[in-house]
Amino acid sequence: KDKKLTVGVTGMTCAACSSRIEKVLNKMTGVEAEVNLTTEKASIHYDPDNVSVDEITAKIEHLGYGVQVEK
Ligand code: 9UX
Repeated sequence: KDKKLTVGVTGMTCAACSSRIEKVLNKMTGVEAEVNLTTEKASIHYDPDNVSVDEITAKIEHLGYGVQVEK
């Protein structure tokens, strides 16, 4: 199963920020993520059998960034 999720990410100030988040997210089982520094958004494909939205957003927060799940 593949679900799509777009979240706003605040607090990224350089390209290393976005690639850092991307790397961490892509290490999660069932997650494929692309983080855009300019738009401050993360485009995420995830398998709800493996991972929850809360687990994904918690990872980003623990790295020190702000997250808003778009509805
Ligand atoms: Mo760039 Mo981001 O020096 O946490 S990596 S600001």
